[in-house]
Amino acid sequence: MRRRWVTFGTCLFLIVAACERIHMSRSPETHDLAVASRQSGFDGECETPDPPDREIAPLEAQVSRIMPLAIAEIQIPTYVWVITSGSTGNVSDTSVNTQILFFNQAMMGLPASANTTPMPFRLVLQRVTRVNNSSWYRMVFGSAAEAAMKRAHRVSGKNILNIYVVGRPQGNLTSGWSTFPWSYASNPNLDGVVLRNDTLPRDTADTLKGDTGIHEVGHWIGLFHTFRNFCNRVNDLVDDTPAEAHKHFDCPAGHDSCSLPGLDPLFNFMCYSKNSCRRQFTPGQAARMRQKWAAYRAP
Ligand SMILES: [Ca+2]
Ligand SMILES: [Ca+2]
Ligand SMILES: [Zn+2]
Ligand SMILES: [Zn+2]
Repeated sequence: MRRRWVTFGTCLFLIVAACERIHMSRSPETHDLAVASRQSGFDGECETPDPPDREIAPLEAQVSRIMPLAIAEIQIPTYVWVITSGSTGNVSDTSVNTQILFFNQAMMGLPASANTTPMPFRLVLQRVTRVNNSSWYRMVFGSAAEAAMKRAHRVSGKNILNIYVVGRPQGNLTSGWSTFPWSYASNPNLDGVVLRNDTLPRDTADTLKGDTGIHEVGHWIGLFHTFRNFCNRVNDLVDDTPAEAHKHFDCPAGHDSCSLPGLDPLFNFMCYSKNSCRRQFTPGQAARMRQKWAAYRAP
């Protein structure tokens, strides 16, 4: 009997492995970060970690009792800190304003063709501050430089967003990162979003930029990557974002990497695909953001 199960298990494994090979060969897509990084409109990987289930399960259980907010507009006071190295990295006010505008437009459900879910969140820019500091300029995730910068430059408050715009170390393929709302209570000084300055749109005509900023604020309000835990029914704890088998840096039409229902959510803001692909939040993500805001960030 046991032997039969072993054989069955081996067959299942071979079938899955074969399917994965078919999936890889049939889809003209990029799974290689180094290859993707050479394509235009690709910002790189986000470094916001995907916490394991054992870490988030107690938090999720606690918050599920809180009613999501039904407020029409939630204004988020936003402070932007542009870190420069001399005159290098001195992004313009126009660029910052456009990043804020692109986020707010996505929240309004625009463009209509994107079929994205309207949400009440609006970033309200309070101030842009330029900080000349060459040792912070090319910081990496989790560094002493990041901690020092955030300690020195922030406006504190659980509902206040601090965005740090920094340079990119040579060859570095990370686009940015964010903290999660439930981390604020224990670590308020690290709260905020970090963006590489080359991910910001130059101006409103630069429509193939700015999705990394939208993605990171999505984390800041409480969303996970759509590929968290990969082919797993629970994956990102949002029901209407189908599971995907791996990180995607591209958006081939009709791509379906998991046997679970639904095509891969390659057009979702919370995946890694190119700016030209990312354009959607789902109703489930909108509900999750409202709930996490009510639980952790509402003043
Ligand atoms: Ca999901
Ligand atoms: Ca599927
Ligand atoms: Zn991310
Ligand atoms: Zn794939």
